[in-house]
Amino acid sequence: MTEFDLVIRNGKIATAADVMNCDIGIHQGQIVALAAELPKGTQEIDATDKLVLPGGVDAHCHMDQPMNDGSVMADDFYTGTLSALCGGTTTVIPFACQMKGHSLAKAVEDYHQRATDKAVIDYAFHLIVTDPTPHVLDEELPKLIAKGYTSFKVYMTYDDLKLSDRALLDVLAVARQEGAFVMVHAENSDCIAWMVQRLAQLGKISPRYHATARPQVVEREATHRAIALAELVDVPILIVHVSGAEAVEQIQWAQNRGLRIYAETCPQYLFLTEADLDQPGFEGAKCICSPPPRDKANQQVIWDGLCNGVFQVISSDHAPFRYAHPQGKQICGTHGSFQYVPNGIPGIETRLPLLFSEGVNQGRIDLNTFVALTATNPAKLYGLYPQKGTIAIGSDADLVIWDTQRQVTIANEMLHHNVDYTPYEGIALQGYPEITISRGEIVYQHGEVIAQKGRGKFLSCGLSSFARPRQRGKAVPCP
Ligand code: DUC
Ligand code: ZN
Ligand code: ZN
Repeated sequence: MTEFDLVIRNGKIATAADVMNCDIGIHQGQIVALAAELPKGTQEIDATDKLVLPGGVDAHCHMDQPMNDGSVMADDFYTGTLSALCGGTTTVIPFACQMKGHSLAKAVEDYHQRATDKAVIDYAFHLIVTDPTPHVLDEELPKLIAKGYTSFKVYMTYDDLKLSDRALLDVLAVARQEGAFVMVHAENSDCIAWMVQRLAQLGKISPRYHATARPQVVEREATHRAIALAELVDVPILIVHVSGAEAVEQIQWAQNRGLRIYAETCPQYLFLTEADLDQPGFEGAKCICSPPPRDKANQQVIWDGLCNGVFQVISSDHAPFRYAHPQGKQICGTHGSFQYVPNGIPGIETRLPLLFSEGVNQGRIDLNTFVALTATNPAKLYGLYPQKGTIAIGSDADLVIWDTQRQVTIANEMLHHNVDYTPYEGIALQGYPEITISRGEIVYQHGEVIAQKGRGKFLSCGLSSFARPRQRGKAVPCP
């Protein structure tokens, strides 16, 4: 009897550190052997001329997240994770969002119900803390962290989500005490509100003014403030969805001072510009996200940051709202103000193909960097490594076989999300996932989805080594 359930043979394998030619032996969902010529497995895949990479870890995506404004996300945990795996992602970390005035623990229970029996790949949850009452800070957060919800996002904008600086400090202090990791949405709320009001007075409400209302200074100021608050508490943070040069400068400045400041960017800041919000009619709403896409020069700064170590992770920030839908982008019709358009764009399936084609195939980033940014680093950042994010003995057999020559032009009709558009329509790519394997099971092959609904498992996250403060043990305030 063979010891391997599956052998992937003759592939070129890349991790965040190495590139090698070898076979991969899989048993009971895990990688159990890496060697030049493995004996026959029950099932075999010939990966000659193909690239074998760790399945992607999308550490920032939204699915089935209840909204306060009447909008509804188009993807639930079935369509969202299905779309992910077709694009080469095998682990997702969406958000369990606390509603102000409600329990965080209850929000987590609710998200489990949304995901169980639906997810087709493995998932963990970040928390979103919107109401850090003493009960949440002292009771709920420590208990949730101990149970494997070890990262949380905080917002500096949006009335229903944002925290004051004081509340941010309280949350950061709990993170420091418990070893959890904080992600920050850094935009100055009052600046945006002020800009939106003035634009409205001038009748400037069409989608393109979403970007006008959020110039880079808005993101730069909040990024700097978040860094300062984290420095005061002495706790690492990660700035999510960084859009351009001005926030990058702040992050680099902090990193150069030795602060543990990490950063994430997303494909929209590499492939879209502000001009995409300025389309005929209401079409620009398709690209409304926050922070907004900037310009070509800023795209280059983001590409540079992927190479020079400013960014540790690239996530999709998949936020699936339909375009032609009264609970989507057109919640206030096609003549309403940009300020009511739900923020966010879909991209869970296109994240890896876009970055592979324009990054690796165009020579902007090397293969190891691609793997690090899209799989290994997010797994490490959020306490899932080495179970996820790499190809190593003992790791889950979450693997993607890439055809590096395949030419694909992105069209919404080929995607598996439940959204009626993609902002990347018409972009020509070279290189695409051919086979996706999740815990040793082929879940997608040559365009055919084989994954059984509900097969995805919840992942309890460990504490991240990235969350360690500089001065361990010394709590704040420290005389
Ligand atoms: N922030 C996100 O992280 N996602 C969608 C919208 C937003 O503002
Ligand atoms: Zn955000
Ligand atoms: Zn997001």
